[in-house]
Amino acid sequence: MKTKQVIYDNNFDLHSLNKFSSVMALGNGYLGVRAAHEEDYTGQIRGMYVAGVYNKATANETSDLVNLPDIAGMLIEIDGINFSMLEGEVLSYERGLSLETGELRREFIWKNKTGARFKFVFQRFAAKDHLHLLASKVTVASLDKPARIKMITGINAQQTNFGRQHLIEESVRVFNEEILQGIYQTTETGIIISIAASIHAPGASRISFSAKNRQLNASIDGDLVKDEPFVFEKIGTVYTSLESTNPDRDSLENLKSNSLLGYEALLERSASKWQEFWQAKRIEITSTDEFDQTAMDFALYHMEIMTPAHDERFSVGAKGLTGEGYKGHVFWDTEIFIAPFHLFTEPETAKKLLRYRYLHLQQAKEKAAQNGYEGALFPWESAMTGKEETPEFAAINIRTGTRQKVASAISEHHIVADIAFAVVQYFQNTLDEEFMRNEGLALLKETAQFWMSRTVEEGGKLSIKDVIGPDEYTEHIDNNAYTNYMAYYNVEQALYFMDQFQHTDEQLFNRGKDFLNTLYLPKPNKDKIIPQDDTFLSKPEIDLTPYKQTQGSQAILLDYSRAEVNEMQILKQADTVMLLYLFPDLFPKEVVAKNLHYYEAHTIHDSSLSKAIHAIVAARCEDEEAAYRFFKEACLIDLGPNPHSSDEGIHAASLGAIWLTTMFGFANMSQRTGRLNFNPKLPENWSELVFPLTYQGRKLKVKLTHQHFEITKLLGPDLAIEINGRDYLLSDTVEVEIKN
Ligand code: IFM
Repeated sequence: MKTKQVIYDNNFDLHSLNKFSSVMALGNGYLGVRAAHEEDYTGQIRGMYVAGVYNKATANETSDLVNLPDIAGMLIEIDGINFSMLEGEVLSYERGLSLETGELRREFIWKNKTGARFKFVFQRFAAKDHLHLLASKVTVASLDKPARIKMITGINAQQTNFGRQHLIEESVRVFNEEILQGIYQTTETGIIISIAASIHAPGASRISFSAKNRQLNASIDGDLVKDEPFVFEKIGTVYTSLESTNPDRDSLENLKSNSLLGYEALLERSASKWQEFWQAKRIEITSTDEFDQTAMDFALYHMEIMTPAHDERFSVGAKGLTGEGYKGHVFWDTEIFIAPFHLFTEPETAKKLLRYRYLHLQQAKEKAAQNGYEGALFPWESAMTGKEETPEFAAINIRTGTRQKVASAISEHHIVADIAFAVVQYFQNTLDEEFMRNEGLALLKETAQFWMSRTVEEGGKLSIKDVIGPDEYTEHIDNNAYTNYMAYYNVEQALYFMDQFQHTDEQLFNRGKDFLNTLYLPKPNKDKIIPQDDTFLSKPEIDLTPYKQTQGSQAILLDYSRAEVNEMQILKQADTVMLLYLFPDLFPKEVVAKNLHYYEAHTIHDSSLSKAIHAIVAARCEDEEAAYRFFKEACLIDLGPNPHSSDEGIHAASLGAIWLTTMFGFANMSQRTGRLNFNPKLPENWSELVFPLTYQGRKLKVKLTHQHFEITKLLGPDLAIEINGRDYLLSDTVEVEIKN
């Protein structure tokens, strides 16, 4: 490995506790655990989540990704003094998440208020080789004199989702004075969750147990001999009835068989899986700024731990499994921002994410019918059932004093075409005919049918009225360019694949052809600007400088109501630029550049899905400075100085977009023409970029500098590729000199 893959948080700061709890979260796609400190601090949010475990606290609320009982928390007392970093003095402090091994580690010396010093090391990880396993280790050494230590830890079911309690405590038990077990059931969805934890303390310790107020605890009393480490280990397992017919038994048996190995051996096993991951998927960036590599590693780490690759019944929430933002719901973020990474490194995972949508096709058809449409209308926010989960209201608008209705469920319909787009991408990459014949065509046909019923005829043209495009600051508009072009592509591809797979449905075919002939597709105006929708360009403009300076915070809504914002040329996030990203060949280069500049000037980037998309389009426009700047800013969404940017979880789509920028912007890769092609636009600061690829059954490796492009086929048959507009046959390695 070239650079150390560690995310540091070397300043204990109450303001950034929750941000780092998200950023340094542990997980493995099955479960996620926030990196909250073991000891409590006011306002610190703990969280453990299992993919697919959703529940509604009350009938009129939307589903929450349930915050499960906590096993990471611990109260420590030394000589009767409660350990807290807010008391006494912290003499040295280092905290890091090793992306290489998946271990979170905190090490420091603490001087209590009597002047006695203690060295602490806290370690923990979520096993990558065993999805149900978590382990932690605490080492304490007294540096000045012998002392007494007390630790209280267990399974704490007082956890809620910001006050919404989802679990019934079914039973709590203690086995052999060593194992604690709690069994819970979600109140609405009836999912059984069994959590077990084993306690391993030095032999001379005295251990007692208590069960009260939804807390099952072990209390460990021990002696600290000067300079001798006191080592405590806690191994945990989590099983649910979603994947196990007997979570109770599975949690206990797996705990027993694994905990005997001890923390270090379990860590080694898990770390070797992480090593395999990095060997197979790491992108190596040689940059003047090492942060670029860190940001990329960070993005890949999180994409790995956010994705339930083990189970096609679940998908990726907007915050992964790191927090409760957006209640763990699934958006278009998955298909457009996250799935491509999986598709080009492990297509099986991308397929499972599409299967998640396929498994909910029926619910999407029901939603379409309920709204008076045909085909399938996928929910804007989805969770376990595939039904619409978008909340009715957003936060109170300070200007109006009222809660703003969220219109996405009834109008943000581009998600339908986004899913269809991902189906086509999947096929282009894998040529998986079986998938296309079954799930793929079903998804394409039903989504296409939706669009055909979604239009109205006006003056001989079909319009798509009353939608929200990707820019959520502009609602209830007609003929959003992104939506219309995506709908066109959706129908076009449905017809193409129906034809390819001899899927005869003449009526649908003819209807589709009419649709393609008559759908209104906004064209660039005399200034070469593509209208975002029918009225956008006629709306007034205001100076957005102050809002751009505080981007991400939605500060504009402190000065204007949503209705007022709607009547101005203000974008929350990439919209027409999003269209230019997905369809780079739709318009001439000059039009692309003009639109990038026009719309960027009107975009606050209040959504984390915006910056990286601008980076990609800027790179393709050869605006290298802007591309790199947008890339950097995108990397700072989770890793930047804002202490609260990620309190409720990391920004899954934005992390996906870091990978997208590198691949579709800087390496400028595409599979549009039916073959893999590259037209690299490496940033000035990068001297080398190396990345692996999976494409049409081949394993490939690309190495790129400003002067040289090299692609090697590691596995699979020969492949026709295109580099900078020239054709090559890749049998082994193709090397191309790049002329600047
Ligand atoms: O899907 C996004 C949307 O585009 C902007 N608001 C946040 C959602 C979840 O990330």
